[in-house]
Amino acid sequence: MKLATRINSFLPKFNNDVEEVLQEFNRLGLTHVDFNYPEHVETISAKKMKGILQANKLQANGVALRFRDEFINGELGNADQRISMKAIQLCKEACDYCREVGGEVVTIWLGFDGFDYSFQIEYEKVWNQIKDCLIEITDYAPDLKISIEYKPFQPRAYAFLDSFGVALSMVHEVGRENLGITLDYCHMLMKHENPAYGASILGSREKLFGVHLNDGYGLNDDGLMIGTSTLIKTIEFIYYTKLHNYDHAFYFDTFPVIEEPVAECERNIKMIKKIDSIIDRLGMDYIAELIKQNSGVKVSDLVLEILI
Ligand SMILES: [Mn+2]
Repeated sequence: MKLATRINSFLPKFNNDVEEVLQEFNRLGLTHVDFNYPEHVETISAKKMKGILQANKLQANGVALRFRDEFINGELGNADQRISMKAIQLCKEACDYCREVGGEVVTIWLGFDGFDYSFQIEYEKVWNQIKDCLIEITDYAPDLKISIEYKPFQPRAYAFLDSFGVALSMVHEVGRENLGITLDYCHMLMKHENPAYGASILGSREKLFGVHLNDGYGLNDDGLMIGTSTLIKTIEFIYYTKLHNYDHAFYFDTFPVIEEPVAECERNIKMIKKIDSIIDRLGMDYIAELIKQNSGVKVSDLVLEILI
């Protein structure tokens, strides 16, 4: 299993030094790293970062775009063409950095493309603009996977790419093989989506390019430790990633604010390994057969077996 976690959770404890954080990742047994672009790499060239990764027996999973400041009224879909072009440029630079550090996936979360008011944006124009931007970015880096991470809201009242269905429609319209989707477990709960449903459809179509694990209660991006709130849903989600041989990193997108970050991450690692071993103990075929029975009461039996 390729495992990664959120650098920002560790930075305050490690002198805000990415290199120190990566040393700790290695000690913890994590295998992969996702860098926020540009914030985590501004002062470290790709060549130097590659050396730091190698020294710590880590591999880059990829980079994740972080848009700030001038993008607060929209990134790719901004009504101001100059800002939209700057957003594209930032994505292209992220692709270059990703390639140079040996990563495979560039994750794009359009946190500011969205709206807060009725009559605020031209939906069709924004849709077409984001589509054209994604075509330009995917064609710029055909050797990399470009992955849309959607979220229903926050910071905008409504995100533009807000759900599994909308994101998949966009992927289909863009029509590029190297465009896919990152499923963030908490974001799915916020939209009242069942995470496993997304993993099944995207996994079966080779469009599952990223998995962010965490847990929550659905009303907010809680970022709790994995398996602590909706364990059965998490087990179902992981089952489908295994079924479809998902082979990028599982990224713990959790927010230890009160908890000590190293101790918190250790629990995430223990939990995903435990879930993986429970699925192996039950057997993929056994679970597949149970699902075929299409029976609620058999699900209750399965939960009891999980608890053994
Ligand atoms: Mn995420």
